Amino acid sequence: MAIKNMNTVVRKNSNTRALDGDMTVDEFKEWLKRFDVDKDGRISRQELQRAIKAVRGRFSSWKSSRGIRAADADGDGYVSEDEIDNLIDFAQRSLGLRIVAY
Ligand SMILES: [Ca+2]
Ligand SMILES: [Ca+2]
Repeated sequence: MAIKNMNTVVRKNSNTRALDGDMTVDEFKEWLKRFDVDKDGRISRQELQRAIKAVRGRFSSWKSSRGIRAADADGDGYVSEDEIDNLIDFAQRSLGLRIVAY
């Protein structure tokens, strides 16, 4: 009776682990930048979508289009470096993601 279900251990990848518990603004930015696959310094809707998929479960209610809309202050369809702060705001308000100031 001692050892049961030992092979049902869920394997976590590093992306989900980074979002366990609180994270700092810098950590959030670091995490998000990993999904900037074309390295143009902006997060497109597709890139945000991939980021959200990587942490599925936790952010399953997060629609990337909503995130872009909430963050994209100048309306060009991308979340640029200085707009990431808006995205962080959005994530905290509508997802309950806790991001600490530093
Ligand atoms: Ca990009
Ligand atoms: Ca923008």
